[in-house]
Amino acid sequence: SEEYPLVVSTWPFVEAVRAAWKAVDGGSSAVDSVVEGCSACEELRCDGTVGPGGSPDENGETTIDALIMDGLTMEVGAVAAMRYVTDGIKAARLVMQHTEHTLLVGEKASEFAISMGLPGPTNLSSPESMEKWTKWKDGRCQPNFRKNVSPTNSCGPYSPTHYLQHPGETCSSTGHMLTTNSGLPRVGLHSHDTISMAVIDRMGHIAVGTSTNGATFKIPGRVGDGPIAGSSAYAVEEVGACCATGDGDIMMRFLPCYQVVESMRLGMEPKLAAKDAMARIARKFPDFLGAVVALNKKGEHAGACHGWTFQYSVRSPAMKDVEVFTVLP
Ligand code: SD4
Repeated sequence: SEEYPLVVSTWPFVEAVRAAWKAVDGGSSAVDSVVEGCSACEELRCDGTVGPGGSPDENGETTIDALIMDGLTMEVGAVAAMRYVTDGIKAARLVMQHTEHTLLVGEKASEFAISMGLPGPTNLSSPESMEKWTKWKDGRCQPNFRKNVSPTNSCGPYSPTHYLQHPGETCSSTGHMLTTNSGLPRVGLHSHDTISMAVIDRMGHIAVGTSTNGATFKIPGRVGDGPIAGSSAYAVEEVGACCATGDGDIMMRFLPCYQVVESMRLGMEPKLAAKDAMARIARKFPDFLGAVVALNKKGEHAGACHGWTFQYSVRSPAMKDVEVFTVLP
């Protein structure tokens, strides 16, 4: 087909798209091309938030969330909060291709990845991530991802706030008193944090993949949307694919990429499917930051975003090089 092969990625991760394009244009499978593209981002440390050396957690440690999904077989492999291993997307592919599981987490994910041949253990911190973390600590650690805890203005340890239940009052009347600790804008999410990539290969097979350090200053153990199929990415051979980025803690409650693909299956155009997925989240969380790119089998693509301006990158046979598309909220 004239529309294939095709590579689509969140953000202006031009080098990553070039790497995936080189692979898929040279005849690699969609799955292998996704790995090439996301690996390039990990090696380049795209935006300082993919691969080693990026977004530290509350303890200053960098970890990796990654996912790969084959839209032909509906096989998925993912790692979450993986420590000491730089190759997120390759670890995800090992889970998909060499286990019956879908998602491995934390240090056990690292042990598996290393046992299957990936380099490690490696220190994922960098001078930049350490400096970022030190500055945040010096700034009394605010704001972060905690709510309903005391103390409200230090680096912890934290304990849950006990809210008073007055005699005669029901639980529901006090439930509303739960609030976030900080009214300040969150700094955990930067404008480009996740590579989420879709590739259609020469055969028309679709695969998607993601890789990210997750949210900066997250609580250790936090898993974002990155390794969750249907949230950060989704692919279905007969329909198309979707890539997402943004506030993963909120987005993963809605599985926006599953929504996008299923809407397209029911006949929605990519643009409308993408907008609808964002609108469903915004109705409950008007302040969330997020974006999706929808891609159908015909190679038609469209983005939608909420709360920020979004960019995504595309390489198709009709283009001389990667093109970056801008989407306004
Ligand atoms: C996360 N979704 O872990 C990631 C962050 C991100 O653009 O995508 N930022 O929540």
